[in-house]
Amino acid sequence: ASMSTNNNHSRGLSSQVGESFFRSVLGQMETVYLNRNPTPKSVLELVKSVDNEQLCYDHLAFRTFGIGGYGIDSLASFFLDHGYTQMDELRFPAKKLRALWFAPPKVSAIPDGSGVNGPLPRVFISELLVEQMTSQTQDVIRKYTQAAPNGKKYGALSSALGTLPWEKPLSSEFEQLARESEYAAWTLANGYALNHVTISVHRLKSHLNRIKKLNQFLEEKGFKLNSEGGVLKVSPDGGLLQSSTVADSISFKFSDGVIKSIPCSYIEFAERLVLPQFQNVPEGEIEEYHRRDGFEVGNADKIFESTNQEQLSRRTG
Ligand code: OOG
Ligand code: NI
Repeated sequence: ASMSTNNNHSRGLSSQVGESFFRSVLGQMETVYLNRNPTPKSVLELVKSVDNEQLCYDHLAFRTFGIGGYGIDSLASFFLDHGYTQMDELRFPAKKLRALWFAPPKVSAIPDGSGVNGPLPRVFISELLVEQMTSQTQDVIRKYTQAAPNGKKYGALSSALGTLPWEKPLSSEFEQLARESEYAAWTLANGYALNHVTISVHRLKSHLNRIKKLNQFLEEKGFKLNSEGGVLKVSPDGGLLQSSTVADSISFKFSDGVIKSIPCSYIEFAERLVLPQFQNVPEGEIEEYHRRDGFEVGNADKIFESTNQEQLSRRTG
């Protein structure tokens, strides 16, 4: 009996109290993100205004430094403690990154709220393979992470507060990292801040529930989408379609007093098609588990570029 109790406890949110705490932490991460990033904020308002003020998040994404306890695990523990399950690993050798995604706990009733109050999102956490960087870059990353032991255990807290777990870097250190890995520079300056939320396109109720329509609609409204490898990213099996905006910039004051505009966060869109084995399920009975799950290396590789200078400085059109 005690075995099964433990099992239940570790597999799902154990109580309403735990769930409302968890959701309010997610809501706080989202608030930090919306306050810093005008594009995601207006996109969400616009899509909600068309879609009866309701939308679901497909996933939330975070970046980390894979070194000395600061990597994926430093944030994953928060999600695992709230019923999430670790799923597949994705590798990006050219970018010197790896990622894991986490599935939300299974629930008996699907919540009908919007955003963080709706169905719980998947979570995508990546990490920089720090030991593969040059020694200069490793030195900078070690300098900031080692002096901030908090980063390891309190990644989720740092994200919800919108406070870096380490000191602000020198502008020269940021530039050093950016030359070698824009991901590394982003993570040094943004820490555990939400990198993006992803709107679940197929769960919208309006005509925007097809990603091509949504992309067209957003481009007509003047939003710049990440064009790396084409605006629409399609998995080889054809079942996962993704696109994203280009990241907003934020004015950042470095510890040497230099103020620079640096990349912050973006918003993503994902449409998951019904799997071949469920083609016969009537439309009204389609649930999320009938659809293509998980992530795709080829898509993700291009979505990472949403925070890169090359995309940010591109002219619209
Ligand atoms: C993550 C990029 C990958 C996805 O859904 O495949 C991604 C990032 O930019 O940190 O979000
Ligand atoms: Ni994503």
